[in-house]
Amino acid sequence: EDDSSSSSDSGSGGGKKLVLGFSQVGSESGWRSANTDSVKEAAKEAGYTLKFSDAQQKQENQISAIRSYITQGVDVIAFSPVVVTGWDAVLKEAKAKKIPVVLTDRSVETSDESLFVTLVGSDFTDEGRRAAKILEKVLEKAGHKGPVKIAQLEGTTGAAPAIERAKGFKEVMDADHADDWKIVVSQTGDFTRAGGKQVMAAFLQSNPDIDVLFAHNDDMGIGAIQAIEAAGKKPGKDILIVTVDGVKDGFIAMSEGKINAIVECNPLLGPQLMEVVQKVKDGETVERWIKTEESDFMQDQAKAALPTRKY
Ligand code: GZL
Repeated sequence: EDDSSSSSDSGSGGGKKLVLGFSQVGSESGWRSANTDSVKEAAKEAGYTLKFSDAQQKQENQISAIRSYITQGVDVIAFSPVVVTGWDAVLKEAKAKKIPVVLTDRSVETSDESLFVTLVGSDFTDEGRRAAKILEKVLEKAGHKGPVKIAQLEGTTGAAPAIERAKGFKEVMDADHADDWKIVVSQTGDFTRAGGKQVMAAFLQSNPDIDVLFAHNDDMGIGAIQAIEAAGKKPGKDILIVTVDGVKDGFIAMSEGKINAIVECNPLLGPQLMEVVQKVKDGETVERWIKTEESDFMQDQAKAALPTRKY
């Protein structure tokens, strides 16, 4: 089939090695690049033959990559689904060929739980809750008084992190800030810097009095910073900014005072993934959801944390 996305095989020769087919979302953000590096490194460490493809954020490319792994008869298929719906057909084909499927990073909505074995990834709803909780600290530190007008830069439409981060944030807002916080504008920036910059510029046209930006990832936050500065405002001061991920450039922006807090979302899933892939191949039972460890950072922790950041 014509798989327009890039793909590569890696892994040394030698005996029958576990063959893992991995379909990656794309290379839309710093988080994604760190996630890809982690998967490739860990597969090499484990001595697996890794078949890897980058779908450039297109579901049809992921589906064709998964189909090619089924045809090749890989031992296990792993992928990070770009959006939550539309996977049942191809996952049923994998099941028919008895190839187990492991989800990493993002989850899927499916009526048939047997279509994947486990998810190795973060709790995005909790990340949304954590973003709202840390925004309370940011507002207090900034001495903000009165109503809070919030702009939200959403992740890719239909993607689990976008749906769930918005949900978690709204849960805390409705429970604890129904009378003083308001999301005045919300739109997807597709997790990219370009998207964040473009949409934030439009936000500032329609809502010049925004107090806070909640961006579903650092990259959209970094793009938004460029738009805020182009509008003659100070990011981190005139507009307080909370983002999710914790990539190096996010920490640098935070150390420059342009981002006020970051909710970490750990992309280094490679080792956990390879561990679970071996267990799945050996027919061992594994937990349904293997969650990643992560924490949150306020601006005054940025400089100290920077040197030890692994991604
Ligand atoms: C979250 C991951 C998201 C990141 C973005 O686990 O799916 O996709 O937050 C990335 O940076 O593009």
